[in-house]
Amino acid sequence: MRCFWDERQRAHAPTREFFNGALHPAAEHGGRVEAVLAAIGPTEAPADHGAAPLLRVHSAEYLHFLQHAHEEWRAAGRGGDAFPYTFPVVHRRPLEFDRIDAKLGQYSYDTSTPIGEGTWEAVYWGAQTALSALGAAREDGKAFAFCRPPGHHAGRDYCGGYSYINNAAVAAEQALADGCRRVAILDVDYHHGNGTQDIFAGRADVLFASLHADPRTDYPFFWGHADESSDNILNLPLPRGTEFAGYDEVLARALEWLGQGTPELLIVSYGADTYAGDPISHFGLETADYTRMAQRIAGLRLPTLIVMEGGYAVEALGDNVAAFLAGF
Ligand code: SP5
Ligand code: ZN
Repeated sequence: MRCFWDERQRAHAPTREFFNGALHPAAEHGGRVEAVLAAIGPTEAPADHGAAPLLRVHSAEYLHFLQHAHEEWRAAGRGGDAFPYTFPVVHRRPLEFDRIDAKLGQYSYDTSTPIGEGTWEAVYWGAQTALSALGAAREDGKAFAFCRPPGHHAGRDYCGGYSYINNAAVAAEQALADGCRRVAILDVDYHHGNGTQDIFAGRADVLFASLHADPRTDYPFFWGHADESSDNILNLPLPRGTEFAGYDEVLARALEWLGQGTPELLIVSYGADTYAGDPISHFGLETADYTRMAQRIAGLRLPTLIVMEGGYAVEALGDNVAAFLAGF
């Protein structure tokens, strides 16, 4: 399978994230890159498709913020990564701020998604990686976009969950603009893809199905509940401790639902954080299960773009990604 990767994605190099009342080492760190590259073999660099495909998904104001946030942080006399601390919970309105701390809260929803000096460069090229891999998937029937940092928690105008640009959504909108009539997105990351759901809610041309840890117990808490399902959204929350036997049954339901919508392209948001050894997650999948998972997904017989999301057990990450790709 053709695999796409851009070296500039290394420029995002967070060291810390804040949760449970303390700073912790960032789970989404650069060590993930070596692990995956060593396992997938040669990669192709993407072409530059420009900013227009990003603007189909994200607001111009948000992209401008992402691009300039860290220089404004520095101009305010701060060092290290930029973190928000105040959020407009009740509702957001289009207030215009000069102060970087207000902007950080306006455009994000958690304290685990720091913006560093190289974040914009990395996420811009991450989106280009998804776009080039989309082209290959439409030519060859399948392709892998090694996007990093991930994207499925990012919405039209917010970052969160280590996600800044929603790479799967950018690829979906590009496919539709290129004439594809309906796109299915299957999200198998451990966490609910709240950004993707938010971006495509109410759309007839995009179907979104997600298997994830029950948001009553797990991040992102406020999205991913079964009752958010609608004509084009199917949320399938699963309890902590889920192993592949239970997972596989629910995956079959998700695929049947997606197939009934007669999509012309499948985009898989693939997170390896369902792995038993993942340090921040609580499912029990093993490396060999990823091959079986992929074989079931391949049974849909659709052109398929695989986009990398989470997965933090670095010692097993390469094997888990390779096992998944092998199933296609
Ligand atoms: C793309 C993706 O997988 N994003 C996940 C973001 C999760 N951030 C939540 C951080 C809090 C984790 N709590 C872990 C407790 C470990 N004992
Ligand atoms: Zn995840």
